[in-house]
Amino acid sequence: MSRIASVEARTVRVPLERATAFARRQVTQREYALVRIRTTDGVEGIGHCYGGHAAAALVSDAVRQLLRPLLLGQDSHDTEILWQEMYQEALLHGRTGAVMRAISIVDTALWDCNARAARLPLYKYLGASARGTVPAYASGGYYLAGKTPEKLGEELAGYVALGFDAVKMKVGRLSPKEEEARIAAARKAIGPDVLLMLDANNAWSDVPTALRYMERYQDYDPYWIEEPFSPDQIDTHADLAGRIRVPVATGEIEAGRWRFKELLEKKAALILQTDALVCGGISEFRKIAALADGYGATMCPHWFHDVHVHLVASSPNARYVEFFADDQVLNFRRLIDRQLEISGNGLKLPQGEGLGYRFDEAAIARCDADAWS
Ligand code: SMN
Ligand code: MG
Repeated sequence: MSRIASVEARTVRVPLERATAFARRQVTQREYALVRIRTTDGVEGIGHCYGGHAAAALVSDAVRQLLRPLLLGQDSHDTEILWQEMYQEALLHGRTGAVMRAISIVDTALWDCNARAARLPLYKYLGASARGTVPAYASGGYYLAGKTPEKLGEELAGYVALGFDAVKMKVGRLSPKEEEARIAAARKAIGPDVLLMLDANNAWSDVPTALRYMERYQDYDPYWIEEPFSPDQIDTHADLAGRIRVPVATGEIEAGRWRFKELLEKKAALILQTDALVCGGISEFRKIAALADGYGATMCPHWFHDVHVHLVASSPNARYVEFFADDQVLNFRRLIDRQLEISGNGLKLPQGEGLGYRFDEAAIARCDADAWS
């Protein structure tokens, strides 16, 4: 039996080279919470999540203070028991947000440990639903100072040149007219056949406002409109979804199978962007994916392609991995020792054990980071 011998967490702050923006926020740095779990067999598993532009230490501290005491000495294979115990222990502080992120990264590290102990890539350990490669879309199209619609178009065309046949851009920050100019330039640059996803990052708060934008966007054949409203406005999502022909996608900051069930039941989204490092980990992601499958909904998990490549490759109703091709908007790639390979319109499935990469301790040490503890 492999017992959990140690659980350590760490917080890292990585500044962006240039400030970047989406609908309602500008960011200049990214913070990450990292976890590593060692078992008595000498296997080490890792987990990590985005901790926002500030205060990721809330996640690391939840790992240390709330979760570690109930993990030490337990069998790393008891993922369902441990999930339930962590969830129960954190009822008062958690259920979504920082504490659910802490549960998510611990659960992910346990799956990583167990897949490494079985000497299998994680997607095989979970039960593969894909061979060789999985489709991915290239994510970008942020608002940067001086980025004209033409420059935005060039950026997106660059992703198509890499091989991608689906790309995502940000929307919802400017006036409907200015937004239309951006989308028109994007569509012109990528051509009619490439899928164009639009991410509004909670830009709007009511249906009339959303419709003002959507009426203009619809002419450019978007594949989905993402996070039009705050995640708590589930009825508002459902109302919009019933009025437009563009599918609604959401769920990147949603947690727990219960909230996803409500989204599905209310027909608030056709595409779920569940993030395993937010929703409750790999254990919870799999439950949500199975639930979505029963409703005929598609999984397109949010970001952290290094983790989600395994989940798209082991969830039959998953369609795309979200891929960030460089470190300009999200810079987590600087903290690990291996990168995914692009292949055709997707990503090659990694063949290493577990997640297939480790933290690059030297790179982390060069960042503003606290110590493993
Ligand atoms: C996003 C938000 C926060 C971190 C990374 C990415 C974005 C997306 O909403 O869907 O790509
Ligand atoms: Mg998004």
